[in-house]
Amino acid sequence: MTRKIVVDSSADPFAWAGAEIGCASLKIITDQKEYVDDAKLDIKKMVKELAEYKGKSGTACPSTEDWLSAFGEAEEVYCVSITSNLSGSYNAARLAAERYTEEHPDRKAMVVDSLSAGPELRLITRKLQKYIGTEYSFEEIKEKIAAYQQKTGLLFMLESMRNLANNGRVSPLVAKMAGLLGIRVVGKASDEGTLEPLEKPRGREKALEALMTQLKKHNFNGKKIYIAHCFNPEAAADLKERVLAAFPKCKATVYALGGLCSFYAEKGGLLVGYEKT
Ligand code: X90
Repeated sequence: MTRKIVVDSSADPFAWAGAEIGCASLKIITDQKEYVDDAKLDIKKMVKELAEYKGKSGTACPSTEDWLSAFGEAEEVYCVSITSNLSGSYNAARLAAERYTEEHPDRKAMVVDSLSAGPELRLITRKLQKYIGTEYSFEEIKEKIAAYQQKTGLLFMLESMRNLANNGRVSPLVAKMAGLLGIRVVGKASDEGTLEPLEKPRGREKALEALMTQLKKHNFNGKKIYIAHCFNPEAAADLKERVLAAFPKCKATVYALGGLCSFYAEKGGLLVGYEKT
């Protein structure tokens, strides 16, 4: 039996996954250009061009066809999408799964709504990879991954929320703080899959402290954490050191965000996916 995992590009798969994981790409769009968030995207160039661009920029989720073509011919397909509360990707994936099983009644497809973005999707996907290599049935995996999702969380530290606000993904009021006189917004993915600001620390040092405080407050299990950054390897490495100092047994991995997450997290931003007790 063939089993395949398919994520959308908000999971940043090109930073960490191999070709065995399928990907439905989101797009970053301006009046002049379209950036497809795939393995070929030059993220550095995109971030630089967008910083200089004066016009409007936005994003678009993958279509149902995009998801379907990433399914290939697998007998069982396991999808993981960005939060359904901020993107149409989950809906497109669900329609794709429906169509797939209608057209091939012997096949199965399911979609996990991550209610999150970036590194939390990586956690979920890594767990799925483990499950599909076992004897667990499709239904068992569905149950197990839903349970695992209750044990993962996402924190973020953003220096600017301009793109989020301009695209209606956070309220302008929330976004107004970020970036003003060195103010960062530290927050979490809410249970509904939206951005929930928690603290507004001033300066990088305070922001990293705030992330550590929030990690502990939100029941980090001290075992597994992914720290993803948008052109801020220093802050990511600094956070990793703090995590290891507090949780010496932790497996902490740092990596660079892909195109979609970089667009919204913006330069300097950190996204932190972690396991909970
Ligand atoms: O469909 C589309 O065009 C994509 C829209 C995506 C909007 C949100 C992306 C967020 C990326 C920013 C900080 C952490 C978010 C927490 C999620 C609940 C990352």
